Amino acid sequence: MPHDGGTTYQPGARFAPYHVRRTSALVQSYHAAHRVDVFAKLHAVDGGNVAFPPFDRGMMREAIRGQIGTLAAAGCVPFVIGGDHSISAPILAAVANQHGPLAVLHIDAHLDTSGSETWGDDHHHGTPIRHALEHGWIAPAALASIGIRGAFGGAADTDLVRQHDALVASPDMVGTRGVGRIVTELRERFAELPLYVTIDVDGLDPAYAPGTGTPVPGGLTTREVLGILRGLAGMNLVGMDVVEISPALDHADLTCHLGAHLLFEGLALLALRT
Ligand SMILES: [Mn+2]
Repeated sequence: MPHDGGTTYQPGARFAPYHVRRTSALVQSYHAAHRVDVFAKLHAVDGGNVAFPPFDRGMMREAIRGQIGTLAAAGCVPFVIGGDHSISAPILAAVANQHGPLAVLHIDAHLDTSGSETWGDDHHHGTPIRHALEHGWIAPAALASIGIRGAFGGAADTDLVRQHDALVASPDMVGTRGVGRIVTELRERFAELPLYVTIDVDGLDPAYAPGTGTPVPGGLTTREVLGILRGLAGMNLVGMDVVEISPALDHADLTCHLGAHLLFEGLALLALRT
């Protein structure tokens, strides 16, 4: 999804699909931790870029909603490379329309529940979780936002997620409780719901994911994120995105490689259920 028109600070995420494709050549098929041959189990295909006029965000949302909706209706599980995080709202709309209200694992430095208060527009990259909660695309108490940290606009920023009884975990909480306890909480909370995973790479520490537009110090480690994802084995994954990779800000393709491997972790979860 080569779109970064929802970026509020440093753009560039529109080029991520090209560079994640290139670096994904390093991803092989056998997942050593899950002991599953991912691409032997799955019928996986690169569906290409969703096409839309890059200057028209309304047409972008329509294109995503329509094309992801078509794929989901055909029984496909969409794995989407962003783009900035604004692309996740129309994806969540399409996937929830197909499967019903979702459990959502949201890895991010930010809550992404902003509205139009700052920019006079509520479709920027700080808003997808607000849209998902307000439209009922997320089931009651089935949101987990992990990696949340940094400076907030104000104390009221957490009101919406609190109203929806979400699990909000900072990197400090993940470190203190440990990945194992976080995974237990997620599995209890998500139960049998269809699961959607959205990963904003700024949820990880900039040391692990330097190529992103809004880096925030003090983030999750790559191993923590991989541990959380692996802990979801057996769950009914119905879609995933990895967003906010900005190749021009990256170093040695580190963040692009991370993106490709995060998608591989999701594909492995799918292969385990196939
Ligand atoms: Mn985000």
